[in-house]
Amino acid sequence: MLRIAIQKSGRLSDDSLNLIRECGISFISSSLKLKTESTNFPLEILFLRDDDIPGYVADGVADIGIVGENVLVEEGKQHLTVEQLGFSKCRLSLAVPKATEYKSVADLEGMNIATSYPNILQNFLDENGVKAQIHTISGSVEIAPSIGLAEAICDIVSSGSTLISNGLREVERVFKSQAVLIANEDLSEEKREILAKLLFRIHAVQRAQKTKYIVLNSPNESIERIKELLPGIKSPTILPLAEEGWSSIHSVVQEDAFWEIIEKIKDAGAQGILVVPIEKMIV
Ligand code: PRT
Ligand code: ZN
Repeated sequence: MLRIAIQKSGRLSDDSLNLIRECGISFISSSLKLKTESTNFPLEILFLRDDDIPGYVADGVADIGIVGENVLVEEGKQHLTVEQLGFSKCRLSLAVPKATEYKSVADLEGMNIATSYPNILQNFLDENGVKAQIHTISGSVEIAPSIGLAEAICDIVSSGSTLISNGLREVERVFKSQAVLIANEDLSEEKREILAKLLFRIHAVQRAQKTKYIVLNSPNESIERIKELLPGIKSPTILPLAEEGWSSIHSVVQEDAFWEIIEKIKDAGAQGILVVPIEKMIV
């Protein structure tokens, strides 16, 4: 049995649970429960505050966990990272009131800066040779300048709208973060094997999320050109259509290259293009 710690309720919770479900792991969840066990995979799920997850995994209370890199690095436990998961992307940024003049990091010298991430911030200041006073507060960091507690803040930013609505301007990106899978360093052989199975499934889910299945019709004289544009996993599948001189081409495309490829294959003569999501992809 492997124990995973995930956030009980917050920005990481839904994506963490979805990832486990997409790996085909079933469990009964209830918002009141602190732990649950899968019915078809040797996994127990613990629901915790995100800040407690790195410590619990380091101590072996949980074997693995899902947490934001911002929390992990702040607690000095980045060596536990196994895999970046690609969700809950955000950044830790320095911001000052809109009216504050700011040209470079040197302008932070001597300032009072409010943050919930004193270690990451201190590192950044040291790297840039800046001396400033860090005020550690646990929440509502963005209001610190307006109540006179600080001249700058260092906080998590995603869309940037919280900064704007508090009259603040992002001036430095200190740290980029996303959700990561972490693991205890002394897992037993049995637990390692379960983790390897889980990772195999996670990779299949991640690969599928990044790719689309594409089916299209092509005049035979365009097949070579279209084949070059659609590399596929090995190479595209080409099947003759009932209509003379036409073929059906099946392949996979990378999500990020998708629109560019579609334009090019249309120009090359493709018709009836179907693009379908892929649920799992094992290579
Ligand atoms: O209760 P618990 O301690 O478990 O949760 P929490 O309140 O400490 O964390 P939570 O759920 O807010 O965030 C969990 C993790 O999600 C963080 O550690 C980050 O890794 C990640 N994440 C992604 C974010 C954001 N996006 C985010 N936008 N964490 C916080 N925010 C906050 C930010 O603090 C600020 O108040 O959202 C506001 C900014 O958002 P924008 O979109 O207005 O820029
Ligand atoms: Zn937290």
